[in-house]
Amino acid sequence: MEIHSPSRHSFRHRTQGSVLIIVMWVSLGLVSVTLYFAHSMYFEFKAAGNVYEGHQAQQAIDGALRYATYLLANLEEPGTLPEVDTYVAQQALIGEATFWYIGRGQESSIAATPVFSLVDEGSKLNLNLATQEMLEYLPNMSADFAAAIVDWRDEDDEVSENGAEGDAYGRLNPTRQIKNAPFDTVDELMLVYGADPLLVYGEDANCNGILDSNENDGDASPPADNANGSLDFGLVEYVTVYGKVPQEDEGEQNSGNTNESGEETLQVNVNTASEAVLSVLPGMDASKAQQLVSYRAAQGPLGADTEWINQALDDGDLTQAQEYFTGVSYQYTIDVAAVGKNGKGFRRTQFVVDTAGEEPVVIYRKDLDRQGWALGQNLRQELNQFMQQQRQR
Ligand SMILES: [Ca+2]
Ligand SMILES: [Ca+2]
Ligand SMILES: [Ca+2]
Ligand SMILES: [Ca+2]
Repeated sequence: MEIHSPSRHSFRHRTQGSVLIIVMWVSLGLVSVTLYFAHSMYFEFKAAGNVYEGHQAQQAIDGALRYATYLLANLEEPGTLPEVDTYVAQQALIGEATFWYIGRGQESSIAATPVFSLVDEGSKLNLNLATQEMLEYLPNMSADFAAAIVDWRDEDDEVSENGAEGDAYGRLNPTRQIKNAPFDTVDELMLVYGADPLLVYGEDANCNGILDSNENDGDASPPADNANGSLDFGLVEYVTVYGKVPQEDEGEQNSGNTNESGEETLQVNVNTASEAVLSVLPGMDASKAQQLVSYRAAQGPLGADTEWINQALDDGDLTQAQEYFTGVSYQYTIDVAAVGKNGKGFRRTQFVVDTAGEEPVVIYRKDLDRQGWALGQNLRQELNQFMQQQRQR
């Protein structure tokens, strides 16, 4: 006979109740685990999307370099950059990706979108050939730093007035060695005695030639800037280390423009140089530079022609400056930014291409991914809207 013990009965109930609770807990646990994995899968999926579009953008950069190199290898007039309306410089589609060539305008630093073009290195002052005086006239330059630049690149150990040779570098902590040889890159300026990022790179932290919001908010977000509503450029904007020209004699090394005694001489492309750069040349000043730039802007395509400078000035003459002017240059910066299919995976690489030889050659490459978004706030908004539309589909 079966005995129904009240205690056993209630025990069974308790057990069933406990099992139910455990099952509920386990289910709840499983649900949260599922949710957790679903969530992380979602992020993995998103991350994979970003990586995929990053690859697309990288491919686009390679394609953009090939396109630019092709343009430079087939110049109508060697030594002159093609007019920007004769090639695709912005929102260029390549496969599913899109690229832009980030360029420079004429002193127009406040804009929501950068200028898109290739950049002429001949528009800048040659850091290895500029005199101390020319360097001193560059914006925000100090006499000390100009002297330190000259001491850095000259082969002797004689300290220029206000300059710095090996001893000064030996007293640094940590110490470093002076180069006593020409600059190979403009970034090398950061190694010169007395260098600081604001002096060398200025407020343009993402190197796109326009004033982005973080570059005009003081210390609120990097870089430190003076929040004065205009973009204060660093030295890298005005100087170059390139200036080779094609040599007539076979077998001779390209060594730049040379004078009668065979020394290299500094020349600046008067058709592309900024006011700031033209101002520092002997016989020039801010007013003459400004007149040259505004006259030039009204001229239309210039090619290699420099005759126009004879009509450009209201008064004063350019006799002293003439020897520093040229209408041709052979090194160009190709600064490519790209995004993938859905506007994600932003990538950016800067190249310098030398066209002084038989074929264009890439002589410098710098990865600018870490400098972040560089296409300005308008394009940012457009791409965000585009991405939202994609999501809603
Ligand atoms: Ca020296
Ligand atoms: Ca900027
Ligand atoms: Ca800032
Ligand atoms: Ca500023």
